Formats: sequence, structure tokens, C-alpha cells
Amino acid sequence: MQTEIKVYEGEDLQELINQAKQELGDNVRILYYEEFTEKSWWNPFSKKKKYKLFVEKEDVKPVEPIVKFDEILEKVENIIEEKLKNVSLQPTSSAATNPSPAVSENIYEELKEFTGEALDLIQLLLEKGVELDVAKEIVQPACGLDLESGKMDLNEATFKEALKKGIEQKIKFVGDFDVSKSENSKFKVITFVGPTGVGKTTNLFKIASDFLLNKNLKIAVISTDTFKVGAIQQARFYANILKIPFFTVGDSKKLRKTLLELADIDVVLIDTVGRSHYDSWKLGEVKEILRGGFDWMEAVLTISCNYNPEEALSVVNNYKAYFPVKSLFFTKIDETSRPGILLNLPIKTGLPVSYISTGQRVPEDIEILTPENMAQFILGEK
Ligand SMILES: Nc1nc2c(ncn2[C@@H]2O[C@H](COP(=O)(O)OP(=O)(O)OP(=O)(O)O)[C@@H](O)[C@H]2O)c(=O)[nH]1
Ligand SMILES: [Mg+2]
Repeated sequence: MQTEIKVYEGEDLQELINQAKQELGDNVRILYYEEFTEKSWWNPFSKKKKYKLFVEKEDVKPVEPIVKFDEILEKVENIIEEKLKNVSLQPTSSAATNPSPAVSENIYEELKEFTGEALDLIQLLLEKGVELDVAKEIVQPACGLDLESGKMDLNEATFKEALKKGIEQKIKFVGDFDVSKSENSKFKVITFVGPTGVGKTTNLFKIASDFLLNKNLKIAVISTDTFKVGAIQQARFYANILKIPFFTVGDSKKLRKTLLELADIDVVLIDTVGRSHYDSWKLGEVKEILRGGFDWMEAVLTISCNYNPEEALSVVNNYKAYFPVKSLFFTKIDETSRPGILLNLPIKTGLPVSYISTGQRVPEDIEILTPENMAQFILGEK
């Protein structure tokens, strides 16, 4: 709104107000007034009390705002949306506009050997949380030379076929767990390790039930998680349903003793307490307990698909330093739309992959990882 300020001067304040209202109308607003004494120039003893009235006239007609906030906001939102769509293929000089470490500043330069659908697939992989070097490595095997551009483009008919081809060549799949016994052991021992709450216990029992019901194997479960309240009850609950022997141990001596006493068993599954991958002291404790079965044991690293790429890599590297990790067991694929670590981790660490957990239901929500379903999970087709 526009305003106009006027000053009236006189001896009677009420009269000044009336005059202001008369001239400026009812929308006049009194800002303030001041009283002062005026001396007569011809008689220094004569003093007159006077008033100065400051009023403001408000223009009732609303003035169109020069800037419409809603419009500006909408424009900014559109710009951001556009930028986010294209950011993975646009060079940028500012780290602040870089949405993920996968997108490097000289991305154009990095992708200059690709064209057409190969570029589209790489962009899609970046959006799914796959790191740039991994995306290139996976897409390359499915490419041939495009004679027109002199660059690499996809040979395969679909993104899924292209991905599958790259995955087949670059990632090792162990299939379901190998349960054959090693020479010096009475049975196979598979231990589930991983950070807190990733799904070790639940998925151990999915495997136990598959071994028992589909493969006719004799199973025992040992829990070393005597730390977490309710952990033993949770595990015992599942073991009771499956009617399989279940033991709890709190130290390496007891673990060794329990393993030595087990007879007529094909596979022992060991559940461990979840520990932060940054807590080397606690990881050391878990390792110390497992020492009781170390020479027979192989470890499965359970990791949730909703970890971000950097954390996921730290999890694997830190756990690998403590335990003989034989394969990566992914969980909670149903809880993410950016499952890039499915590709990042096996490629960056060289570890094979085994299973993927797709939900909370025991025993249904689990699949053996294959190049086919891995491609589907990445593309969001599953
Ligand atoms: N959505 C979803 N939830 C899952 C999946 N796997 C496990 N969970 C859930 O994750 C929660 C934690 O599972 P647990 O098996 O107790 O995890 P944990 O790794 O043994 O946990 P700690 O022993 O505390 O380290 C439970 O509510 C499970 O039902 C999955 O694939 N998808
Ligand atoms: Mg557990």
C-alpha cells in the first residue's frame, strides 16, 4: 500500500484533526503530534502554545505487489526440479549443487566415450545410487561402437538385458549357501554378522527354514547375542516353530564346547549381536566370542539396502577386517528406491553376493541373488 504523510500546524489540536479528516478523508491515520511554544517576534513576552500534527493517508486501493511470492516460489521449484533431473549429466563447478558423490564435477569428460542409450542407462544408474565408476564398469560390457558418433552405445535391446550382461561379467554370485563340510569340520558353520537391526536374526531363520524344509538338512542355531534385551526370546521363538536345536553362548569357550558336542547336524547357523561398524571395541568382542568356532566358520555380512553408498562401503570394509566374510547378504530392498549399493559393494570390494531379503515375512521374503533379479531390483522392476 502507498502512504502519504502530511503535517498540520495550529493552536487547536482537535481542529487540526478535523481539518486532516476533511482534506484526506476517513482513511487518515494520526501518527503523532508535538506541542511547542511560539514566541511573537514583536513581543518577546507573548508566548503561544501550538501543535504540529503528523498524519498518514492510507491508499485504500491495494497496489499489486511488484513481486508475487507464490509465483517466485513456483519458479524456483521448477528450476530446482529441472536441475535435479539433469544434474547427473551436466558439468557443474559447485560442490553445493552436486547431489551425490557419484556425480563428479567433470562428468561430461568422464562419460565422453558413451552415447545414446548407454548414456541414458548410466544416468538411470546414477539416479539409483550407483557410483559413476561402477555404472561405467557395468554398462561397458553391453556396449559396442556406434560408427556414426565413434562412441559406445548399447548393443542389448533393453536396459535389463544390458545390465544383466554387465552384472554377469563383473559380479560373483554364490547362489544358495554351499553346505558341504570342510575336511576338518563335522558340519558347516555359517555366521551372520552385520550392523544393528539390518535383519540378521530374521534372515538367519529364513535360511534355516529353507535348509530344513526344502533341502532336508539338519540344522542347529546358536545365538551369541546375549547383549540385546529380547534377542534370545526372538531367536528361540523362531527355533521353536521350526523345532530345531537352539543354544545361547556368551563366550568363545562355551561356543567351542557347544560346537564340539553337536552331533548329527549338517549346518550350524550362528547369530551375532549387531554392532556399529565404527565401534572397533565391540566388533572385537564379537570376534573374540566367535574365536570358538573360527577355524570352521564362514561369515555372511548382512547389510541393508537403504545404507548410503559411503556408509555401506565403510560397513563392508570394517567388517571384512574382523570377520572372514564369504558373501554379502542384502536386506530391506523393499525399503529403498535407490538400491545402488547392490552394484557398488560387490564391484568395489570384490565380495560375492548371496541372498536378498525383500520384506519382513519369515520364511517367504527372501531370494537368491542372480544377475537377472539384481538387474530387476536396480531398475525397480521388482
Ligand atoms: N522391510 C523389511 N524389514 C526387514 C527385512 N529384513 C528384516 N526386517 C526387519 O528388520 C527388523 C530387524 O530385524 P532383525 O532380524 O531383528 O535384525 P538384526 O540384524 O538381528 O538386529 P540386531 O540383532 O538388533 O542387530 C525386524 O523388524 C525385521 O522384521 C526386510 O528385508 N525388509
Ligand atoms: Mg538379531
